[in-house]
Formats: sequence, C-alpha cells, structure tokens
Amino acid sequence: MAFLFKSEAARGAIWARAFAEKAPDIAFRQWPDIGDPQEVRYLTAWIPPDDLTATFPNLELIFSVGAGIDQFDLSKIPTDLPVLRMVEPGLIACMVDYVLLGVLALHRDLPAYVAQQRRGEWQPHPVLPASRRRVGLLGLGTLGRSVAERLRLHGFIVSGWSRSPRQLPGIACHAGAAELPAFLAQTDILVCLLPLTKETHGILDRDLFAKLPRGATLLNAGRGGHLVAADLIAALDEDRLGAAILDVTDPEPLSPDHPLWRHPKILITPHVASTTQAETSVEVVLDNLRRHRQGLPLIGLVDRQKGY
Ligand code: NDP
Ligand code: OXD
Repeated sequence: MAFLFKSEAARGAIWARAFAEKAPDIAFRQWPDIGDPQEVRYLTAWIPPDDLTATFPNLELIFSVGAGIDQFDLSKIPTDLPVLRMVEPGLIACMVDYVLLGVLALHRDLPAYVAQQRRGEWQPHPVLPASRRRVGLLGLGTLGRSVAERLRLHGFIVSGWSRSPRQLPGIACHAGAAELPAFLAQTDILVCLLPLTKETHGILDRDLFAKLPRGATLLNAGRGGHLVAADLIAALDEDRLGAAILDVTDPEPLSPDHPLWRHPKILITPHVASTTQAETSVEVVLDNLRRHRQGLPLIGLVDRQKGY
C-alpha cells in the first residue's frame, strides 16, 4: 500500500518523516518515483497527473495539497473517488495573519501612503477607529470563519456572506444571492475568501462594486478568477472604490505590462496569503487516512455538486 506525494520536495521530506514514524505500513513515495502504480492507494497533488485512474487503478483517496480545488478537473476524476481539500490549522493561521495585515492596511490607507511616498507627498488622511470600520467577508467557510473571529476580536464591525445560512457570535451573517446587496451596502472593506466555482467566477465585477458604499476597498485572497480586472480598474479610476489589495490574479503571474501591476491604488502580493504548512498538514492527512480505514467522516471532503 503506497501514498504518492506530488508537490514540493521540501514539504515531501517532512511528510515522509511523519509517515515513517506514524504510518510505517504505508510506503511514502515522492513524484516522479511512483514505484508500482498498482500499489498507490492515496495521492496528494496540486494538480493530479493525467490519466489518473488508468495509471493508478487502485486509488482510494485523492488529496489537494491546497485549500482550493478549482485547479482540479473534477470531470476527469471518477465520482466514487473521494476528493479532499486541505483543511489544516497552519494554513488557517497564515490566512488569518494575511487578512488582518491587509484589512489593517486598507483601514489605515496604506495603499494611498505608498503612492504618496512615490510622489514625495506628505498628506495625512483622517484616522478612524476599527470600531467604526465595517469589514465584510465573502465566504464564511474554514478560512472565512477564522478570519471573521480575528477581525472581530481586533474591534472591527464584521459581517459575512455564504451560500447557506450561518450563525456566528458577533458576526452579522448573510446568505444567498438575495442577501448579497444588503451585505454589500454595509461593507467598507470587502474581503473575498470564496472558492472559485461556476457561480463565483467573475463575482467581483462592476455590478458588485456599484452596490458597495462609495470609496469602499477590496482585498481579494480567493482566486484571480473572482475578479474582473477591467471593472476594478474602472471603479478605482472613478473613485467608486478607494483601493485594492490583490493576492491572487488571473493569470498568475500577470504579464509584465498588465495594468494591475502599476495602478497607484493597488497593492499586489504573489499568491502568498497562505500556504499549506508541512508539519500541521501531514497530521490532518494521517488523520484522514485513519478515518478512511475506520469508515469515519473525512475532513475536507469536496462536494462535487457545489464544486468546493
Ligand atoms: P470553504 O469551502 O471552507 O468555504 C467556502 C465559503 O464560500 C463557504 O462559506 C461557502 O458557503 C461560500 N460559498 C461558496 N460558494 C458560494 C456562493 N455561490 N455563494 C455564496 N457563498 C458561497 O473554503 P476555505 O475557507 O477553506 O477556502 C476558501 C478559498 O480560499 C479557497 O477555495 C481558495 O480559493 C482560497 N485560498 C486562497 C489562498 C491564498 O493563498 N490566496 C490560500 C488558501 C485558500 P457555505 O458556508 O454555505 O458552504
Ligand atoms: C490554496 C492556495 O488553495 O494556496 O491552498 O491557494
């Protein structure tokens, strides 16, 4: 019985040690050394290899190395093969750090000060306490919920939007398309932590921006495909939006001449908001293998109907 790891070698070395210690009955193999493909029961990858089931006929579980699953072509994976996305504490903690950093930067006008510094301009802007700033989270899942709690503890007024109704202490929760306009109307800083699906592709567009209060700001840590870049640039140029922080873009990386790069109201980071942490993630994977053997519910099981 073998577990095949197709991702960064450094992370793989840490997983290999944890497997040797905690699951010595499972042979840990690192791509491209797949060994006998018939023995591979479990596979983890950012993007699975082509001809998945023809090459590995005895696969029982497939893990995404990340929280997102949009990079998988689910139509090529048999429906009876469970697909798991990464739900692990290290990745959650890093995302909480990043969103707090970005929300504070938007709250305290950092994009404007960076642009002003480039122009040699000393121009203070009014300071508002966090208790008067309304932060709205698109997505109240594994990441959105932890981020919401951290922002609330920091003193922001926090609300969120999800597909199904949620109840979270101290967070105003909205759900479904019908409640999106009311959620947007009371959001000063909008944070996107949605999965990329057919429903959410291009959601950050002109219509959505028009429903935000004038001067609202945006932090996109979901996927580049959520954003219509031309609509963002138009909204910033018309002062409909005040600033944006983008951790994700479409494509990644952007071409050198892409207008997002040099827009004075945009800060870009290269898809680093969070990443799967080797030490904590392998524990979740080992736990899922135990659960699978014992017939218990799996953590991070992807719902193919919903696409996330
Ligand atoms: P989850 O699946 O746990 O949560 C997704 C949330 O989005 C849920 O609240 C879900 O609603 C909501 N949602 C999905 N579709 C819709 C819709 N059509 N309308 C309204 N709400 C919707 O995902 P995670 O929190 O773990 O991760 C979210 C995303 O963050 C990932 O898919 C990935 O794209 C991105 N990510 C980015 C990283 C980066 O470095 N930039 C790192 C890691 C992840 P409901 O609660 O009702 O299901
Ligand atoms: C993820 C990511 O989905 O790193 O985990 O974007």
